[in-house]
Amino acid sequence: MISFSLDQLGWKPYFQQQIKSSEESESYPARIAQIHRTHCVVWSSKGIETFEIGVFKERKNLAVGDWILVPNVGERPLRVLDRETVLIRKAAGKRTHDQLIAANVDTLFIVTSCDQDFNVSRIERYLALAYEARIQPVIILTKTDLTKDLDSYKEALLVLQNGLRIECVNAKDTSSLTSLSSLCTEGHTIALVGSSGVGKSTLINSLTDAGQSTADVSVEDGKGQHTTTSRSLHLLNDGGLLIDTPGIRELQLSDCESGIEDTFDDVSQFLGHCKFNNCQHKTEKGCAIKTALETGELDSRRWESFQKLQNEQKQRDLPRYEKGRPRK
Ligand SMILES: Nc1nc2c(ncn2[C@@H]2O[C@H](COP(=O)(O)OP(=O)(O)OP(=O)(O)O)[C@@H](O)[C@H]2O)c(=O)[nH]1
Ligand SMILES: [Mg+2]
Repeated sequence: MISFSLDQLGWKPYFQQQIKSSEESESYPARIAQIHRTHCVVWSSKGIETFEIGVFKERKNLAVGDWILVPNVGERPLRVLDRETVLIRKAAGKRTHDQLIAANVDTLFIVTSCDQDFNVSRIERYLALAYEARIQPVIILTKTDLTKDLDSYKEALLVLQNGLRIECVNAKDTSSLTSLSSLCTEGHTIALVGSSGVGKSTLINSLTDAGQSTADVSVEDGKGQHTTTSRSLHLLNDGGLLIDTPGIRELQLSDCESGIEDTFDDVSQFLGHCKFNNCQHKTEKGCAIKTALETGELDSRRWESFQKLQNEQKQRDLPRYEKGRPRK
């Protein structure tokens, strides 16, 4: 029977301190590894177990990566422990609720490929998602074997942020993944996010023996086929945990004001320095943003990208009946 040590699964003092002394001997912690429509799969020192979703009080608020407390004798899980971190996005389509991507994540692999998927504005959204959740982002640039111009992809990423870690890989070739091993240490949880077809599952298969399904991208538009349909946790042979996630069509940010400010620190440094407190950064005299754009200290694409995300946040904060109508 397979069983997991707490260290392997990423148990930390933050979770331990939530356990009451009376619970210590009567229950054990387990980590949610998969969530399906009717049931979830959990890993613990007792091995692999399955629970009906309906037995959880928090059934509408469960995420892969969550820690739960399971009683030794009874079947019903006691509760979900408070999360250290959580990745949340706005659900796609007309639904307005937030959707949990994963919980208790230490590092976010933002996966993009050297082909039509590559789009720096999209990567900025993912960075904002990571910073809002206080999770360390790493950009993983895949399919480096398919381009002759890797440098221009790297250059486009390097301007995004000082010190941003960027890893260039061929996800199909394990020998190109050795640089990732310093991140994949025991108990460290990494979630992989990105568009469909960028190679998230391929990367996981190369680092583990997970056997996740993968599929070729379309020859016509280079888009993926949304092969992965649910989130799942995978244990690396050398330690570390990876969470595979389904490809996201268009990442809509949830409540993300501070994440956006952290992502755009080149923009933030000029905000608040205009002559007028209520400067709209359009035609006002003494506008610090306008001056920075004119002198080239601020990149116009970055400013536009920042404004777009900020406006989405403002739109999000409006009561529903006001959305889409001109503001007074
Ligand atoms: N040449 C090359 N092909 C790759 C690389 N990474 C992934 N692929 C291929 O790209 C296709 C899509 O890979 P997947 O791993 O299924 O992509 P995914 O991100 O998991 O996609 P979804 O599950 O749909 O979100 C597969 O045919 C992979 O073999 C790479 O680095 N180089
Ligand atoms: Mg996949």
